[in-house]
Amino acid sequence: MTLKNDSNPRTFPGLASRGLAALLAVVFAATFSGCHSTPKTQPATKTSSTAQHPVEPIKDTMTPAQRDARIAWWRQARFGMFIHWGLYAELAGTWNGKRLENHPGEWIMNRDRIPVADYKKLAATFDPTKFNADQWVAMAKASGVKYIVITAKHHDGFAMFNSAANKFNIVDATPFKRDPLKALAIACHKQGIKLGFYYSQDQDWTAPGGAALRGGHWDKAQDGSFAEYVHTKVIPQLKELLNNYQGEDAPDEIWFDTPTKDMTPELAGEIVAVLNKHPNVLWNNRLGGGYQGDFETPEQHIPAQGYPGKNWETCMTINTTWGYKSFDTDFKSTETLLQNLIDIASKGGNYLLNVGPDATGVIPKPERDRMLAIGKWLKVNGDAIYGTQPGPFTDQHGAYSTTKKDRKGNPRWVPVWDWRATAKPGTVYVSIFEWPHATFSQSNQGIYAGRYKPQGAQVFPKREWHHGEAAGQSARSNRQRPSAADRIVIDKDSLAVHAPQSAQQVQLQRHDHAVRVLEEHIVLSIDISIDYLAEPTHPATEKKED
Ligand code: FHN
Repeated sequence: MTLKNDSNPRTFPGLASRGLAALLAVVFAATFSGCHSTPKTQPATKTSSTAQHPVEPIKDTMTPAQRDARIAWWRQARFGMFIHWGLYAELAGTWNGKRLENHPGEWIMNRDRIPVADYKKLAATFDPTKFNADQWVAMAKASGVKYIVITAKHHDGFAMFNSAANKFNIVDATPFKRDPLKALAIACHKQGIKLGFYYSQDQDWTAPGGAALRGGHWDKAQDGSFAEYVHTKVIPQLKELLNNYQGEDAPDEIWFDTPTKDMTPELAGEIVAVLNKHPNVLWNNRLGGGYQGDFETPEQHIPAQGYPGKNWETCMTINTTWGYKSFDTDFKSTETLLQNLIDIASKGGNYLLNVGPDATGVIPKPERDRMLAIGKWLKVNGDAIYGTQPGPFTDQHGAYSTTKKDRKGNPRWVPVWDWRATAKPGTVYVSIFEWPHATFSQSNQGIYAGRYKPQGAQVFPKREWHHGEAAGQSARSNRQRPSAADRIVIDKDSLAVHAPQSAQQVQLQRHDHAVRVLEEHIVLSIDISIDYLAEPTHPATEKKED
């Protein structure tokens, strides 16, 4: 559902003709005009992390406006496809006739303590002849995905790209002899999809000196100096990844993983020096050495309130494994995946949903089907996802359980799946999971509350809606709790606002033609327009705030 002011939020045409005003709508419109205000050029500010590091990440030398511009595509994207693909796909979750239960497929070497020499032998038979980069990217595109992140090297140390730095790679060590990353870079470039490379910089179970979590090394061949491993494999390979695909404008990001203590600030700093030569390449918060990176990476869960003011991306499996396991059929339903995507967008994050191609180069059909179904929904309702900011209704959509605990022993967040809202300037999108009887409340302390005052006077500190790092802090500290519980109630075929302080001032109208239900999916999205009676007072208020 879209709560929509059909016009420029600052002009409000048709106000008088309808005889209606909307405190609620005013708040929407004013708020959204603030969130996309042109950032003023500001002097470069240093983040707190910078001082502790030998090498300053390039983004920390930029102005907030430059930082925003650098990550703009990523914030706009909201939906990405993760691909875990490597030699482990050949084992497909089974080693020596034993199924790997309770662990993802790409961890099989570690969990089954496979000797380095035995694991390396897998390369001799790895021949993904059905791999077709154009098809993968076309499928991703049809799924509504705006970027792909693929494992260039996972913890097993096998490079899925052409590497002069280390011969344990797909071109030199397999009968396939081709570089799939090159093919993907070309296809992504052609089809307008951004491409990121996952690189396991810390764990490497086949290179001497590489780290091994969960029990450490199990084979003498793994012993060695971590620093030497970084110098002889990680840095040279990162340089290859950063330089060899520039003709295709790739990569757009590097996705690091599982940092350990071994990654000292000094070693990480050497890596940052390499990354700094590619100022537009984003990188996540998993490099190690205390570096923050560009975005947070909650894994397999959606944080209850997101990370206000920060860039973040939930990565998640589509079944229970990242790397292909032939017997993992525990697929999440399309409804669940869609709800996750919408939930994440409503909290200002990205969804990086994983697929695990098999050893022939095929993305399993159940995974393709789900991805494509999401794409079908996005084709109709993508406005509610791409380029949005968190919605103004900030119900917490759930509660912390008094009995259940999460993995860390904290009370578990139990979401309520009724609806979620996202926003753009002048527009609120509400995706309804339950129909009828969903209730929208604007009564709590979230993002909306900072700008909401029941009497109609709004406070619009622009920085609160600026989605940059610098803005996050002030957003939190400025929040106020409104005193009235205005509500929007969706009834069977109407939508009414119950706003104690402003009941006479708002009416939402549903466009009859605009109910958009995607076939079998329970998720639906409808357009609602909001009519205005009087121009709000917020521009003056906004000035004062400046
Ligand atoms: O150990 C990896 C795992 O195999 C997978 O790559 C995920 C994806 O985020 N990251 C690590 C676990 O956090």
